[in-house]
Amino acid sequence: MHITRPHGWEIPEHKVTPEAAVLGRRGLVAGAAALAAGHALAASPPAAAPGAVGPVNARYKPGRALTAEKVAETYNNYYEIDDSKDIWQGAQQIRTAPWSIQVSGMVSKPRTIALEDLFKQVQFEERIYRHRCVEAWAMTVPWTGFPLRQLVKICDPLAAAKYMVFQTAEQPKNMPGLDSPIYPWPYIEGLAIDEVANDLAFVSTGLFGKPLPKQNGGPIRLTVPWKYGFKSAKALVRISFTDKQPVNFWQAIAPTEYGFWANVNPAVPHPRWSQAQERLIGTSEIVPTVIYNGYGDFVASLYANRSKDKLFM
Ligand SMILES: Nc1nc2c(c(=O)[nH]1)N[C@H]1C(S)=C(S)[C@@H](COP(=O)(O)O)O[C@H]1N2
Ligand SMILES: [Mo]
Repeated sequence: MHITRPHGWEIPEHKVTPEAAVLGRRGLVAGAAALAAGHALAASPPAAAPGAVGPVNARYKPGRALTAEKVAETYNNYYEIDDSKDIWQGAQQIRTAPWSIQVSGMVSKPRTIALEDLFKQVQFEERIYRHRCVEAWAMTVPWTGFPLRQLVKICDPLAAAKYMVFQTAEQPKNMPGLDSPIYPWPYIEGLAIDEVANDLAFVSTGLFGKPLPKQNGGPIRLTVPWKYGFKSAKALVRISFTDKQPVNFWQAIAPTEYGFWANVNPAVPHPRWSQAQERLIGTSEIVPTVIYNGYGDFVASLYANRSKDKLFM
């Protein structure tokens, strides 16, 4: 099956997912399955995150109208459920309480933190961020949560740690997408240690002033607004620190299409579609994409000494 999408915004909303379309074109099955080896299964019994609402952070002006709440919560990417955009009902069976996060790797002391204990140690705030999927759709929503660096501080990484790795929940009974052997489960993402220290990097536990809906990654997810949306891993169960650059989920599937850095850049097309514009979900608007998704003032300096890397895929 060869799917050509010269313009990402032409993709029918509930049909093709370009991130997945590559799979049908390659003999990646064996490779992807092999990559799945070696990751621990996270047990996650139940209960819901508070989603405490803090003050709105006025530093980050979205410069765009908010996406309709219903649209943001019914048009999602969540491959653990399935590869459509219509996963919100299916996601309701995910158990989100009790919930804890395992911290391991290059840290002073590996441990497991219960969500309610974590929530006592962080300062909640609200941030209205733009979100730009690599598929060329975008939304603007108010997240509740706390700066990622507060979580990093609690984890206490060793000085030699260079990357932070995020792993998503695997609940085989509740996540039918995990049955699909073509994907290298679990969903893994990573950020460099200076990226996680940047104030924009955020951990979300709420959306539109209520606990984070399961379909949006409840009870706790990463939100990295200057990068393509696949970097913002949902349903975090494991965090580790390492000195080796991790291979993320989409990079493992299609390394020529998705890289480690994945910073938004309208001038660097995806191999199968343009990134010059984006479709605002819930509207008929198509608007120009902005480098670093408009957050260049806050993050461009992170990449000054990385110009040899593939920063925009
Ligand atoms: N665990 C997990 N996290 C994930 C994904 C996923 O499939 N599984 N999809 C990513 C992609 S491609 C995008 S665009 C965003 C979508 O977030 P939203 O559904 O809240 O808009 O989640 C990201 N995080
Ligand atoms: Mo995405």
